[in-house]
Amino acid sequence: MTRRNFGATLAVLLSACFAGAAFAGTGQPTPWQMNMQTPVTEMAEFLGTLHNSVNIVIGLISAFVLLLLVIVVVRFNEKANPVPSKTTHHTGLEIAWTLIPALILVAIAIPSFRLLTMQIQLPKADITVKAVAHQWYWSYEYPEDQGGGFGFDSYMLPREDAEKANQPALLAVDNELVLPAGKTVVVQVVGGDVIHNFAIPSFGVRMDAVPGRLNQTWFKTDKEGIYYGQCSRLCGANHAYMPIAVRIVSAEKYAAWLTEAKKKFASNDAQPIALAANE
Ligand SMILES: [Cu+2]
Repeated sequence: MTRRNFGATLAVLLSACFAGAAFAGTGQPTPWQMNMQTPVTEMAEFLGTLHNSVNIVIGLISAFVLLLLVIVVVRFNEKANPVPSKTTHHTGLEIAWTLIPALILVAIAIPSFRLLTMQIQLPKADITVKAVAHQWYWSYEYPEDQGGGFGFDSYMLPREDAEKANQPALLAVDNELVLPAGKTVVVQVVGGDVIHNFAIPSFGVRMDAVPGRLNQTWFKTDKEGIYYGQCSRLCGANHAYMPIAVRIVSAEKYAAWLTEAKKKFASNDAQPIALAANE
């Protein structure tokens, strides 16, 4: 590779990186994406901001430590400094290098605990759905008192079908989890066999699906669209092939979908969840 070619390649690579960062996928990853997926919920936004801020702190600390190391190597090597000082204590310095890192940790802990509280304390739900993880697909249940009373299974689409439908392979599913925009959705997550994980990057949601234990997570977004996620806990051979697809629609479309889905999935028997305690 000539120098000029190398320069051109580097420029292309760099611009691809920045383009990726600028156009981070919404609801799905994009080639050369460098950043988090575009946040569409308050939680994902907070999560991304905290992640980026902590990254800056990490960068500054690493640069500072590197600078100290370079100073030590250059100024205090045997040649430059043949007679070393016998100093062993410096009270001021010791207080500083204890106190400053502690203060940095406290500064990180405050927003971190705020985020944790936001994730754990569920707001009042407008809609509750249940996501049951199986080897290797998801089942969703809509409660009766919210116009539901049905459940269905959601399997990954084969690559050819996904491509035909112009949807991303390995992420597209046959039956999407349809929910309305602007409503607080609480998702009850449980494992039907082994531990799985319900994760949707654009929502900032990630919750373990544990057999015999009902976990809950929530999200609220005003942006209609389709948001993909994946099982994010190693759960067996086909772990990579149990994606999650959430379609956020307007309230009217949601009502229409509910009516249709009730008919479509009416014959589905509710599947009992296998609890570890019963086996
Ligand atoms: Cu899984």
